[in-house]
Amino acid sequence: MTEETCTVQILVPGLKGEPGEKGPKGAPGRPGRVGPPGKIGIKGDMGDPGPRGPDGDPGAPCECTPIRKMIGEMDIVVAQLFSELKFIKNAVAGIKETDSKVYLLVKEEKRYTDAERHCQARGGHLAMPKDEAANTALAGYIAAEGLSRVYIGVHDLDVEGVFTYVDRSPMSTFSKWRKGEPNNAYDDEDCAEMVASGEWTDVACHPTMYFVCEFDKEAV
Ligand SMILES: [Ca+2]
Ligand SMILES: [Ca+2]
Repeated sequence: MTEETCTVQILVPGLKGEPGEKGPKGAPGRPGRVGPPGKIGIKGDMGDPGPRGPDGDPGAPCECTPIRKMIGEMDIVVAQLFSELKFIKNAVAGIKETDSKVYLLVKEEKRYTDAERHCQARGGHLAMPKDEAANTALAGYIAAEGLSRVYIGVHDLDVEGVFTYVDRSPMSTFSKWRKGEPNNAYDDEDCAEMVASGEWTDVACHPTMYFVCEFDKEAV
């Protein structure tokens, strides 16, 4: 038999030892439970404008051209009526009659050609006194209205120095030029006015002034 060393540990309860040194930091624990929701925050700033949307569908075709045309025509009619009304108001205010003529003093300032056009549009002409009686009647009319001058239907627009009536009838037997007239002053006087005394002077055609229309009684 070999000699064997036999160790026998005998556990005998002894005194409690000193506490060991603090161990190393442990691993992080598991995440905690989700907390309750917080209060609503303050409203943020407005975002940038979004991109432009696609174009819309084309609209229905406009039906307004005939309406516009109608309105334009109505405007013209109204303007004509307005002009007629003014004429009638003038006429009611007073006309002057002789045996064969009706004279109407038009208190609208117009140039010679516009004045004649105005008379023609109503079936007459600028007044063409062709004898003393007609001239006197006209002069009385002008004076009674407190006017100093009006266009009458006398001019030398066609041939300088050869005055005719506005209807182109020749001035053969009667005229009532003031002394020294017609003088074609400034080489620019081709129309005629009557002053309150009944005398005529040649004047330029472009100034605007009142005028007298005449109408044949048979035509009125
Ligand atoms: Ca002249
Ligand atoms: Ca003159």
